Amino acid sequence: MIKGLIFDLDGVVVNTAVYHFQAWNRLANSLGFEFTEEDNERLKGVSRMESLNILLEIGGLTLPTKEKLRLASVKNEWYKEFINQMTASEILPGVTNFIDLVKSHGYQTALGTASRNAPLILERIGMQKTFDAIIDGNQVTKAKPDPEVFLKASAALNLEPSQCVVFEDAIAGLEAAHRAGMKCIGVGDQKTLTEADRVIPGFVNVNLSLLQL
Ligand code: B16
Ligand code: MG
Repeated sequence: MIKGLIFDLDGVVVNTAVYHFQAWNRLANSLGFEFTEEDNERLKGVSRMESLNILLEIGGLTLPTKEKLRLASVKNEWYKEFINQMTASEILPGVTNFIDLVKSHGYQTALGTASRNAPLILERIGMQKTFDAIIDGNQVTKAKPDPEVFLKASAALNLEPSQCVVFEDAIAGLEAAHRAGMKCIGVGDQKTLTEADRVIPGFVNVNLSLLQL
């Protein structure tokens, strides 16, 4: 029986992918190559350093670790300029209502995200007290598709993995949820999220019957 809901952040609660794209695009341009929105799809749900590795592969560049750490930090400063401007208006449609609904029916909620900027984003959108547990990129050592982030989230809720369902927009996140032994509801496009147990386009008009998986 499902007792806990674990939400990914980027692509599920907010759409920070657009800001990641602008910052990665600026970095690619500064290194002398193009980075497209299609390329950006490969970075969804993937950690910051792994994202940089993919970007450098696209640009055909091999750089020493010290320089990669510097570039990741430069990108993050540009990204933070965007997220510092975020407000609650950027919470994706239906999310707040759905979380209120599940909480009023006794479900526990957690955030399970790869982002190390999650505390700042939650503060900006006024959701720092919404979840019973928050596991973000600062608390995990292994990035999705490793199940670590979701296993830590279920443990923080004192639940078994089988009692939790994950909401994810990224293929790496779906795989992480299944490897954790959890059901996974894809948020986005059915054609992309083929491994999900169910797919919703978003949270508008979603009710509790969704949790009967
Ligand atoms: P940061 P999620 C992920 O968030 C993003 O989808 C991914 O594009 C990003 O590289 C990753 O967070 C790390 O973010 O640079 O802020 O630590 O989808 O797991 O909520
Ligand atoms: Mg995501």
